[in-house]
Amino acid sequence: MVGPRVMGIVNVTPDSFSDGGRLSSVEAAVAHGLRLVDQGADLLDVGGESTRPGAEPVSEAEEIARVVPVIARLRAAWNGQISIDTMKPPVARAAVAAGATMWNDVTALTFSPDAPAVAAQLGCDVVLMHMKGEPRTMQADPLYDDVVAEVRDWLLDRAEAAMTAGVARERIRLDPGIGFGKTAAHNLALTARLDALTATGFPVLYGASRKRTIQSVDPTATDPGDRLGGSLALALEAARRGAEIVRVHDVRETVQALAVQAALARR
Ligand code: PMM
Repeated sequence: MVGPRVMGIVNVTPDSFSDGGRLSSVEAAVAHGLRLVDQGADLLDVGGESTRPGAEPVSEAEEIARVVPVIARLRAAWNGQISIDTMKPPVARAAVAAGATMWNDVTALTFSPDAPAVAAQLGCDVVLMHMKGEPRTMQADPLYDDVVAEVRDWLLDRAEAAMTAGVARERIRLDPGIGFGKTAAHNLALTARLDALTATGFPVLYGASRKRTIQSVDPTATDPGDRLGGSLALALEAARRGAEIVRVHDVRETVQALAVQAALARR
């Protein structure tokens, strides 16, 4: 089995739920990214706006000021793929100009009407993530009849919209959006049936690292830093069900777990 590529998370946000203010400076974010590369990250995902439930939006200028210097310095030091985690087309533009080659959009190019056209023009890889509602309110009362089918169908519609705007099919990745407008039961169902998403033929990105769903299974794991075991279990399941990329905080541990899983699969 060929395992997924590991995407390391580099948050340049003073308020992101698991990295606190530690990465608030450019230097700290760059050093963190390079440490993740040393630990085996295949890609880095740089984000300047927290999307955790209840987070307040950040201005476009502030977001650009946070991410561009980090991307430029990572680009100068490393040849791998750098992704920009943003919903704003001008931030994606600035990030690609600084060296990013993937636009990771938690709104799947719905945040502004020009987003699909900008993605086509940039010519970079694009991650289309499913979210129900918006970050400030999305966890209020998420309801689905069949979460797996609804998420898949919505993502396929977004992929069509992107391709209609000129994004090449092979540039597109789909992401079920674990924790974005979903209960723990929805998140577990999407993980256990991730093959419904990989069966679309689009590569799948999966991110559940340190998320609250783990606390629904282990109520003692109130601190995101205490969710490593659950994060690994979810990443391994996503790998088993065909994810192309797993987005994680704990790169070294994830790389090791995936390597052991792959070694077992070869026996
Ligand atoms: N999760 C977060 C932020 N960005 N992007 C994608 N594509 N998929 C995710 O699941 C995702 C994301 C929130 O987690 P963080 O605050 O730990 O980065």
